[in-house]
Amino acid sequence: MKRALITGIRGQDGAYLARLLLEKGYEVYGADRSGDTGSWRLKELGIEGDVRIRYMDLLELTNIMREIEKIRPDEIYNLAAQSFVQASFEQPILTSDIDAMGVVRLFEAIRATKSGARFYQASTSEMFGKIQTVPQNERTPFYPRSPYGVAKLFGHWTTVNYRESYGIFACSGILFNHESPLRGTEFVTRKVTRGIARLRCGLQDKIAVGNLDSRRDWGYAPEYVEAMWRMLQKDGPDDYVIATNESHTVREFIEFAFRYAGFDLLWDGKGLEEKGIDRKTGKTIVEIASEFLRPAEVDMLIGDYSKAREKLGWEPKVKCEELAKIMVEADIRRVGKRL
Ligand code: NAP
Ligand code: G4F
Repeated sequence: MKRALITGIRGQDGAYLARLLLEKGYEVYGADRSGDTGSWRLKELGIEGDVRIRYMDLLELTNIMREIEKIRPDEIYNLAAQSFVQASFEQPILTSDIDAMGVVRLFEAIRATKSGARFYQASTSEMFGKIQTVPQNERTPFYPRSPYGVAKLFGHWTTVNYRESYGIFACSGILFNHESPLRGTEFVTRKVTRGIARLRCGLQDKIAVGNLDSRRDWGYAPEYVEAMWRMLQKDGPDDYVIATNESHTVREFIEFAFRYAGFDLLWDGKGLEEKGIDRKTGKTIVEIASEFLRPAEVDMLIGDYSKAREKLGWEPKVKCEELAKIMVEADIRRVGKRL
C-alpha cells in the first residue's frame, strides 16, 4: 500500500486529492497546522474518518522533519499555502514565509531524513502575472504581480533547483484557477455562487465584487488533482501547465451563474458605479466595492495544456459555464439545508 502525505489537507484541493488517493488504495496522511481532525470539506466528501491527520506547520522545520521521518511517505503533495492573492498584499511576509520558505523547509526535511518520496509542488498561473505570451505554457516567461505570485515563483524555482541539484523526483504543477463547490468563499466564483443561493432565499440582498473585467482560465478542481497524481506516476519528474485553454471574464462567470439560478441580469453604469440589476424586480443585486480591487491585477490568463495532454494523457472536461452550474446547484442545495 502506497503512503501519501498531503499538506493543506483542509483546503479545496487537499480534500479532492485525499479522496482520489483513497480510491486508489493509498494510506493518506493529511498535514494540518492546527491538528484539528474536523473538516467540512472531508466531511462533505464522506472521507473524514479515512484520512490520518497530523500536526504540521510549514513554518516549523523540525515539525516537518519529524513527520516525514515517522510517516515515511512514498509521495508528498505540497498543497499548503496562504493562497488568497488579495490577502498577500496585506500579509506579504507571512505569505512568503509559508509559500516560498515553506517549500525550502520541505525539501531540506526530505534531504535531512533521506526520504525517497516523490514531491509535487502546487505552483500557479499567478506566476505568469503580466502575461508575456498568449496562451501561457511551460516556456512562457514569468512576471508575477502579487506577493503571492512572487512567493510561488520562488517555490517553483526551488522545486526545479532541488530536482537538478539532488536528483529528487520533484514536479511543479503550474495550475490555472480551478474551482468547485468546495472552493473557499473568499474567491470570486464561490463568493458569487454562494451569494446567489442566499439571494434566492432572502438571506442577502446583493453581492459586492471588484474587477469585473479580469479574465481567468477556470477549470474543475476534481479533474486537476488527477493531473497532480499523474505527474508523480511518470518515469521522470517534470513541470506541467494544467488549464482548460478557455478564458472568461469575471463578468461572464457572474452572468453564467445568475442565469442557472433563474435570474435575468442587466448591467448598468460604468466603473465603480456599475451595477447588476435584476430585470424582473429592478433591484440591484451586484455592486462594485473598491475594497475588492487589488494594487496590481493579473488581467488575463489562458493556459496551453498540450504538454499535459501528450505526456500525462490529461484533458479537462468541465469548462467554465458548466462549472458555474455545478457550483450554483451545490450552493442552492446547501442553503436549502442551511449549511
Ligand atoms: P486552499 O483551499 O486555500 O488550501 C490551502 C491550505 O493550506 C489551507 O487548508 C490552509 O490551512 C493550509 N495552510 C496555510 N498555511 C499553512 C501553514 N503555515 N502550514 C500548513 N498548512 C497551511 O487552497 P487550494 O485552492 O486547495 O489550493 C491548493 C494549493 O494549490 C495552494 O498551494 C494554492 O496556492 C495552489 N493553487 C491553487 C489554485 C486554485 O485555483 N485553487 C491554482 C493554482 C495553485 P488552514 O485551513 O489552516 O488555513
Ligand atoms: O477568485 P480570485 O480571488 O482568484 P485569483 O486571484 O485568480 O487566485 C486564485 O487562482 C490562482 C491561480 O491563477 C491561485 F494560484 C490562487 O491561489 C487562487 O486560487 O480572483 C479572480 C479574479 C481576480 O482578477 C480578482 O480581482 O476575480 C477578481 N475579483 C473581482 N471581484 C474578485 C472579486 N476576486 C475576489 N476574490 N473577490 C471579489 O469580490
